[in-house]
Amino acid sequence: MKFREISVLVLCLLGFVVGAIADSHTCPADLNSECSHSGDWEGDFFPGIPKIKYEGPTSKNPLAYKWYNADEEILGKKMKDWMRFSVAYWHTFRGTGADPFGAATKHWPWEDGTNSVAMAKRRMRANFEFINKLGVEWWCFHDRDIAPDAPTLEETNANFDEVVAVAKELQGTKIKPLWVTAQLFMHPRYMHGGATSSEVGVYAYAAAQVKKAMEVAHYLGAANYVFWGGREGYQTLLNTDMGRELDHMARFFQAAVAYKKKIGFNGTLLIEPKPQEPTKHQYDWDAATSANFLRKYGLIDDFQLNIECNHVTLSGHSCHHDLETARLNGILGSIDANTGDPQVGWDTDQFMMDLSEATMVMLSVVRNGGLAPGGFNFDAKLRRESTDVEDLFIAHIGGMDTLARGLRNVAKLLEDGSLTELVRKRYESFDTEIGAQIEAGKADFEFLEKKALEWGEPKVPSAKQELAEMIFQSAL
Ligand code: XUL
Ligand code: CO
Repeated sequence: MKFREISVLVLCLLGFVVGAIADSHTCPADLNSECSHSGDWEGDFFPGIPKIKYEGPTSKNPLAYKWYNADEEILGKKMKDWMRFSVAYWHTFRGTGADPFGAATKHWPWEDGTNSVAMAKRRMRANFEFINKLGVEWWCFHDRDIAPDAPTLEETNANFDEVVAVAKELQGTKIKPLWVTAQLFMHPRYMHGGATSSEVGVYAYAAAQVKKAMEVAHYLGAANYVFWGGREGYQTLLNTDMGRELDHMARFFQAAVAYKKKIGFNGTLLIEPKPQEPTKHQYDWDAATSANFLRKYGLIDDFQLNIECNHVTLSGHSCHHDLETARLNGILGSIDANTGDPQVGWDTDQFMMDLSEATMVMLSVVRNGGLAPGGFNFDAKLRRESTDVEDLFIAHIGGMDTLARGLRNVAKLLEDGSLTELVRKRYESFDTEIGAQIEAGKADFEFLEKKALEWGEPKVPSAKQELAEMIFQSAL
């Protein structure tokens, strides 16, 4: 390249950089900059991102909904009431893209690199601008996501209160937490668990943390409160008194129920099952295990489940399986909407973009009559390699549209009726006098033996799986 061409190129590049700086209303990520010392923020965190609107299926705009039309009625309910979408603070505002092999890849312009209270307040403003632009009404957080830990519990609670006050103001009248939870897994004190720790001081500390988080949930008008036992489990049974740990966990939950009543918090208590990671074996393995635990300890009427799809697949089931298991036990409370990768064996927390999976999920939700007071929390994060601020919007829009399309597919399947009919026909032999007797528990073995002898070898019809799959596919 000649000197003249190089100068033109350098000038162009300079122009571009200066233009970009002049254009953005963002705060430089350096500790000495003016805005890094203030919780306040003037201007946009997401300049150039409009309020996201519904443009319909033909739109090619990545910053528009193609299937999610909040106020449109489907199957007798507004889409927003079926979905109750929620933004997960920890992924969207604390996720950095770091993994065990590499440093952070996301450097959001509003972050100053500190974990200060001022930074926490500014980040909270970014959260509410994001929620408002997306047009959703719910958010979820752990206590320690939104405010920094301090050397003492008193100081930590004071930090928490300061940030919660900002959140309360920014929530206004329309936005509320779908759920709140206490982070009982990050701090080294919780290495053996919180409610199942072998150390009584840790049990007490965990209780104090949950007590405070429940008070905050109540203050912010949360619809639910979640318990996810990331470290409530074991690494080996050789050093573990599993019976004693499970009893302790039950006592902890009983105390939570009592405290909820004492402070008048009306939100639902939810347990979020997960089989492992970080612990080798977590006690809330899956929906069936959790239901059994709740029943054994007399807690089944006080808790519901928050089913997370990627957790379910880690336990070897499909998401739909655990949703149905929870629903059939009357404890399907809420959903952490995400998905894993079929070739990867851990919790990748991806946005659910698979139409077939979303349709199966929505089938359960429709059968459940919706999820309220639960909803769909996007416990999902951008891939490490997705590093633009707009990717945060695109990911949520994609996840919302996929589930919204799933709902539309369920409506098509129900209107068409042939899948319902296929299932009805499959069991029609029980729609008989004898079938009804069996289902009512009035058929003993002697009576059934008499029938078997009388009827002879039964004719066993086809299950029609491929036909069921064909009908399902036609709705996608
Ligand atoms: C971890 C997970 C948590 C819970 C809340 O796998 O899902 O983020 O949703 O603690
Ligand atoms: Co989750």
